[in-house]
Amino acid sequence: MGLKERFRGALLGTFIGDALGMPVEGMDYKSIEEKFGQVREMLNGRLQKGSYTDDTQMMIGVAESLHKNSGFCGEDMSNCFAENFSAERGYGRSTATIIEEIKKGAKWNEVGEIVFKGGSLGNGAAMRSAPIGLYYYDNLDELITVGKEAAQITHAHRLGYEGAILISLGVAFALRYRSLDEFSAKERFIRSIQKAYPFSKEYLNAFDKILQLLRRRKLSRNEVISNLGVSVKAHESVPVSLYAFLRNTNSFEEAVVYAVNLGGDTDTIGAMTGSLAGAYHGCRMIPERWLNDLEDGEKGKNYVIQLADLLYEKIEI
Ligand code: RVK
Ligand code: MG
Ligand code: MG
Repeated sequence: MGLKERFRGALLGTFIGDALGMPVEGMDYKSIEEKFGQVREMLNGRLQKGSYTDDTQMMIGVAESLHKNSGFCGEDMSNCFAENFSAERGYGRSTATIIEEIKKGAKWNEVGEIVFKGGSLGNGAAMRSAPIGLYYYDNLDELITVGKEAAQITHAHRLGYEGAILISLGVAFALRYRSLDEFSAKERFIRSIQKAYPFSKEYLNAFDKILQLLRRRKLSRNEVISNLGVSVKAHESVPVSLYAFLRNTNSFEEAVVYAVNLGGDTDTIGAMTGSLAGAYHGCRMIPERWLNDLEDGEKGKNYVIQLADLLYEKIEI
């Protein structure tokens, strides 16, 4: 499978995980089970079936800006966020406030702390990071520099931008692997991410926990949730997405279904798992019925595919 399919897989993976998780965002896993059994199909929710939320809308902004500028430009990226912003998609409080300020003319590198002193540690930078992993997959130094700066527009807290670096690295490495089925390969995958950046202890602990959980054959969802978290905070949702991907390397569908049914910040955990699994499996392994359900108006499914192809063409040169 070629790199082009993997680029498409990563961006469509974000979209699909986001749309699949949208109707159950904020519900715990027991309530999801009671109400739906298991979420495996696109459903109507706060938005129509197959719609994306802020996760994909911001990911689109990252991809557009990287493409237009042939790399990172903070001012332009923040303008892309502002132009695409539609509140009905559902944004985090701090991110929405920051974008409003940018719309009013505030500078992209001066707004990161206007809501939370020390900046946001939400997962809103991690969820949009797949395009950075793609664009810089072959240059990890740049990937880390850009991953951090692009995140800091809205997520100045170290836990927020480190989550974004982690997803960017994960996507970049997932592009390279042919098989992650053996435990030893999964371990190498995690340790490569760990070695690439001096992560804070919250993430270092999570890497060890993920490996411990992956070693176990049987374990309850509750154990996974209580060890890794499923909240809106980056360090309590980025690790569980990495885990959901690595636990289910046999199938794109299983990885995303697993992620969404853990409950909590389901659209975002779905989006991050989808970006990793999509980069690994490529777009051909995405179920047709899911693709058919995705919204496809202006900046919908075909636009996202086009963006993936444009990024791919840039790195081909
Ligand atoms: C609506 C304390 C903090 C914090 C800090 C908490 C969309 C707050 C997406 C805040 C994602 C929330 C999600 C989200 C993405 C952050 N101290 N608490 N320093 N920093 N929080 O506002 O883009 O769903 O409770 O930056 O990261 O689907 O409201 O937004 O699920 O994390 O929002 O942080 O959110 P924000 P975001
Ligand atoms: Mg969302
Ligand atoms: Mg969310």
